[in-house]
Amino acid sequence: MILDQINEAVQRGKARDAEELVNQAIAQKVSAKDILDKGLLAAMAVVGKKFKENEVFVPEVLISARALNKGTAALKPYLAAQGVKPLGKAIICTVKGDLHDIGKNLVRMMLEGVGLEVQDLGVDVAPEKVVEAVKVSDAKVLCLSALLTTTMGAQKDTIDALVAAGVRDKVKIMVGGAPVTAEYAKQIGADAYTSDAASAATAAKAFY
Ligand code: B1M
Repeated sequence: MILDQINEAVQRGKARDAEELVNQAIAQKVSAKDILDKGLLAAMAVVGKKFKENEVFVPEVLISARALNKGTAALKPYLAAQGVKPLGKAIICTVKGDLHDIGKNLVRMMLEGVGLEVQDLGVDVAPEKVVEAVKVSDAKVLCLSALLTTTMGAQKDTIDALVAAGVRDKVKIMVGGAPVTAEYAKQIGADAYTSDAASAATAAKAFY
């Protein structure tokens, strides 16, 4: 079945195959959600488990991540609602010290899917850079992603820097990423926490 083939292509790090198979699945009218959840993300969960158990190492994870990114990029137009007028602006980044960008990219796509124009500051973004972006933008929502227990603290540092710069209340701050919890979000003064990209988009939309 095509979803198993997509899954295998990502696990084996075959970026071009992943892209082509996603296009084939779309042509076969497989839902974008199934392609994402059962094909692309299910594969990364397997890779993640193997990574944790030292069965695969950073280079293999990276090539799988590249294949996953290719696949999700091919899916992007189908995840995004088409012809929607921009609802407003949002800013997104992965926080300082953290290079993981797959989840952040998915959140960005989902935000675009509900009609938001998203400024993506990238990965390993220092609090000062976020402060500058918030100062000059009319974005109403700021999304901070962190994938490491060691970089969750940078979500707090970023919020603290926004407070110190007097621009905290310009934006609603959303936090997420695998180690982040609703309790932690509350503790650091964020406005919202969601566990996945789709609910991040729903939560962001509610702020407009
Ligand atoms: Co990294 N890594 N990694 N890694 N890596 C994890 C996160 C880890 C859990 C693996 C493990 O040990 N099991 C572990 C973290 C442990 C911890 O801190 N608790 C880990 C580690 C330790 C590391 C290094 C330190 C390894 C090393 O060098 N010794 C290193 C750190 C580098 C750094 O950032 N400074 C490192 C490096 C890497 C790679 C570069 C090899 C690669 C990243 C490639 C890339 O992103 N371009 C990588 C990868 C791919 C992973 C795993 C395997 C997969 C992460 C991923 O993309 N998942 C991961 C293990 C795992 O998660 N199973 C692991 C798919 C993605 C869609 O999920 O990002 O969770 P995720 O996003 C989700 C939600 O969290 C949520 O929505 C998404 C889904 O809908 N979400 C938000 C995310 N952001 C959100 C923001 C929101 C709302 C929701 O609102 C703002």
